[in-house]
Amino acid sequence: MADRKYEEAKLSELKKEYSKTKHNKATNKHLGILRAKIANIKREMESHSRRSGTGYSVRKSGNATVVLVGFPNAGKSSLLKALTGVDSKVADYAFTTLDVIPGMLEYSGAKIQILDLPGLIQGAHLGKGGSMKIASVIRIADFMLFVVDINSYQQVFQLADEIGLLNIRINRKRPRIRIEKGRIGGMNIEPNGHSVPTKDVIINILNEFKIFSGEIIFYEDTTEDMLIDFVADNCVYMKGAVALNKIDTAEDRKVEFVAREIKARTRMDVIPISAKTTSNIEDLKGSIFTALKLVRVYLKPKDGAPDFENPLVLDSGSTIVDVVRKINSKLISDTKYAYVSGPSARFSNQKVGVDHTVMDGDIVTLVFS
Ligand SMILES: Nc1nc2c(ncn2[C@@H]2O[C@H](COP(=O)(O)OP(=O)(O)O)[C@@H](O)[C@H]2O)c(=O)[nH]1
Ligand SMILES: [Mg+2]
Repeated sequence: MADRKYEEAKLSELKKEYSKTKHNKATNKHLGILRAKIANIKREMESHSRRSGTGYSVRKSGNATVVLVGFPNAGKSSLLKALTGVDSKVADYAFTTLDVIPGMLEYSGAKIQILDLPGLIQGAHLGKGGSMKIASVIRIADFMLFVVDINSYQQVFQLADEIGLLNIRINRKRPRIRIEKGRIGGMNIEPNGHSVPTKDVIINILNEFKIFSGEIIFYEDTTEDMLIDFVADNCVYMKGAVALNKIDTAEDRKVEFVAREIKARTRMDVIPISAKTTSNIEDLKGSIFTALKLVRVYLKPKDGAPDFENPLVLDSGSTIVDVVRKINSKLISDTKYAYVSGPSARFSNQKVGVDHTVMDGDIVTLVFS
């Protein structure tokens, strides 16, 4: 693909220029444009690789998907085994064409898919030569678990940077900005009292993405990088945490110190574990489960007992409609209302409409017409 070659050359040229440019007030504007250009090219490359289907195919299953990322020997395979029982060493995966090894963690009524990506992270650089492929797998996840060997914990900082370069944003939300394109002349900037980049920088970034007129409204403090993420619209946002592994090989004092440093620098939660002795593995399961904010709903027939054995597991923010969809989407139009007891109800057996938002632990009785 000639296109691809051109894009890669252009990208590396821009990156080179970016890294050569000194960062100061005078070069700020130039750097902003470069960053926007880089984001723009990356977006095009990604959409091409998606269309040509070069990504690995992984089927999502279960209620949520967690991907393990880490340097070789950090303990990913051992952790997959500790969490799910799947032994990726049984077959010599290193010499097979298997790209992804999935396991299933059952926890508190939820099924959480765990993916190990052996061989994808080679040497010091995540995804050397194949970062787009890796990104395509990682991007389907709901949660990223960084697996780090405490004896070489500095690697996590490099890993986190590289994940950022793949346009994956951990523990952040899509920037709250609105752009209304206009037909005639000029951009109106509405910072709404928030701290935002200078007018020049905003206009340059927007122009780079071919937005020349209209209004841009900010709903939160916004950095230049956030603005580029928003206009390029090429990022995925997911939750993440760090499993600090092999704590059986370090003193408690070191574990505490390292955990604190990682948390301070990455703003991710750090769960110290040993995949080998399985110490703290239950804590880790609990942390993942809590972070996923899954909602378990127990169905109750009108004159019967709730089924506490088989909860329906939904994403947070789900409504009665989503509950019905989970059972059978054909029933949606026949659903009249529901009775709810539990966290989302103001009182027991509250009658609610189909737009009612359910919460973890709710007991729901559906009423069909
Ligand atoms: N002492 C200790 N060794 C571990 C632990 N977890 C993994 N290992 C060892 O570290 C090596 C690499 O582990 P592996 O799970 O294959 O790492 P991967 O390359 O990230 O999949 C193996 O020899 C494991 O036995 C742990 O918690 N403590
Ligand atoms: Mg492995």
